[in-house]
Amino acid sequence: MVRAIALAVALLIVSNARADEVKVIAVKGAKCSMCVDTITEALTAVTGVKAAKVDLKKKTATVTFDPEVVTLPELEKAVAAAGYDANATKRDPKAYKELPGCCR
Ligand SMILES: [Cu+2]
Repeated sequence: MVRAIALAVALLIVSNARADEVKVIAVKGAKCSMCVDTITEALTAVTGVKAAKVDLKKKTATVTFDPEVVTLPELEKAVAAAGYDANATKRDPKAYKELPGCCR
């Protein structure tokens, strides 16, 4: 019985440590469906990201990720590297220039 409880507690600790985190990132530069694709791809390419959903109306990206593998600043950097401001992280100017005309 004690052993069963200890096992249950251990499993709980392990499952808690691996709980996914969900964060919303402001992506004010998102203008069209191509922006949505670019930002979504930039985020889902990051190791540890489980899902990314860009809302064009709200200009936000909702990201589900494993906080043990990747952090919010790293996610912001991935979006910035794709040419879009992410929260307070400024976009990479070179990547911005390379975006399709409709996205600038
Ligand atoms: Cu666009």
